Amino acid sequence: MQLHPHSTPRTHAPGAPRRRTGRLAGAAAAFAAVVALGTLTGPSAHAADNPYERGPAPTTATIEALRGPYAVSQTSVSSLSVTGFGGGTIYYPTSTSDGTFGAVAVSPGYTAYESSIAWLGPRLASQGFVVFTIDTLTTLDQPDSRGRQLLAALDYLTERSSVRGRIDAGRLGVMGHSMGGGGSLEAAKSRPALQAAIPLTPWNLDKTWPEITTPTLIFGADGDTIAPVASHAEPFYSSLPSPLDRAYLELNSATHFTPNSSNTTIAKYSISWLKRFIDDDTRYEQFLCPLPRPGLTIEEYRGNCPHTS
Ligand code: 9J3
Ligand code: ZN
Repeated sequence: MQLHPHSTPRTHAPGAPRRRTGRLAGAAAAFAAVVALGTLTGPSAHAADNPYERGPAPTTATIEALRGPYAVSQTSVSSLSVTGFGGGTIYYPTSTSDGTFGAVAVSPGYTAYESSIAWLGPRLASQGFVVFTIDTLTTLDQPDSRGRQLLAALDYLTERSSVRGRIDAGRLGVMGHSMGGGGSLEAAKSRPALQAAIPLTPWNLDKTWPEITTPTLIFGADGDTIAPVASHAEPFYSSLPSPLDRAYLELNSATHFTPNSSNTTIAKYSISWLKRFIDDDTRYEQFLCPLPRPGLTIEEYRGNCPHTS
């Protein structure tokens, strides 16, 4: 069991004499141990049960908000300084006092640039993630290439970037729009160690993904005529192994390009998925289970309740 950093037991009252001897010292030590034990089992000790938990307990309002609890800094990565992808922007919690964070790389779609998915950077980073929105080597790169580029971006992020010390390299995820979403499936297929994948209105010629073992949340759009859900997002979801932690959220009154602007439904369920599977944070399970019901913004939701970790 680990102690929460804010609940370190005090074994010595402030201002009390420090030197004790003999039997009195034994009694004081025993008393201190009881106080410490009380602290360990008290209400503040639960946070320590999960060493990856970051930030305050969530509510619907906090995951729908434009920004989460962390102030965010950003740094630009030149395409000239990296190999295997086209550079990008890293968004990260400014403070280092909460330890390391999980990280996510995000790819844009065909013909598109980093700017098309930039809104996700501060939106997700402010909840406690390092987020790398990338450019691809060329805007015409296909999904398999985008998948490799997402992995190259994560490797750069954890091994060479200026924020590498802020990241827990064992807690990584991928996201992407359209061919970038197809790329996020490719990345998860080739690197099972990834903890979460979130394709946004994904496009891919490969319709079947039984090889994936990474928890995957797929967003579709009911009005998508470029990557119609019937031939993309839906078969992608259905082909994922059924025991896997998987979900399909079809956005209502949405198009292929809905993920290119700030969108609260995409944000709140992406935050919940990343928190639950990258941070193992079960406080977010309430937003995923019972399954969200269709409504104004959700046309359809399929999936399972997160399996116990
Ligand atoms: O990344 C995308 O928007 C893929 C949709 C597309 O244009 O596919 C046609 C080849
Ligand atoms: Zn396949």
